[in-house]
Amino acid sequence: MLNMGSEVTVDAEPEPIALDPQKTAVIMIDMQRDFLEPGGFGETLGNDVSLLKKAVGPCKALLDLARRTGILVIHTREGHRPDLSDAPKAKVERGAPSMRIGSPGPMGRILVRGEPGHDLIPELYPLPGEPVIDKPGKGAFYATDLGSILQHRGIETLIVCGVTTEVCVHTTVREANDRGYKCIVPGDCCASYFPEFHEMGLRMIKAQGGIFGWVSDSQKLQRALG
Ligand code: C5J
Repeated sequence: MLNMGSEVTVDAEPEPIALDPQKTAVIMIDMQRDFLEPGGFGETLGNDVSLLKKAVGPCKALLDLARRTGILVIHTREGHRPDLSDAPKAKVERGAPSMRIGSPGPMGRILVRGEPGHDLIPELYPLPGEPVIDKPGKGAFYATDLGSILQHRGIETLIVCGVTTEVCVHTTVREANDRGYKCIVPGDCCASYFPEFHEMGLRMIKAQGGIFGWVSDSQKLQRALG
């Protein structure tokens, strides 16, 4: 565990960033079977889900680091109520997926809470006491109690990991940035079905003096905190 009030500096772009581990949370975005395993929501949209696997090892290392150092860990899951009452028609009916949200698939109903596909992958499973946020949208603040949880713990800095870089990670970083949080995104702890969107998503965060936040990686965080 790190001492109260002990700031560390993390090598990042566009510039190094100081953080207080006691006022920092790791947010693990949507590391769910529905996005990472065959037969889930990601694959219904025509994506190669194997592209997301490379983020799992670095995320695991970062989770271990956060747990060792006493940094708050929060997990999110994208998904809907079984009656789909919180799923906008425009989302359910969009595009031409092989199976729509709510349809029965090999891991249960697609993107529905309580189904096997909605669960977090075993490698990154939450420990007892780590908050899990169920979100109906792409951003982790929309229609959730994430803001209250962060406020009650005095959190100022977020280390945002997960999938996919340009969708739920980006939306969450943008929401957090507008709410006054400093966001650090370890690039190797995120992944996309579109490697070029991943690269561009990270560039967009750190451009213009860090318009949305800072980009770093799991090893740099390990060097600063470990
Ligand atoms: C998507 C997500 N890609 N978690 N969700 O639909 O990024």
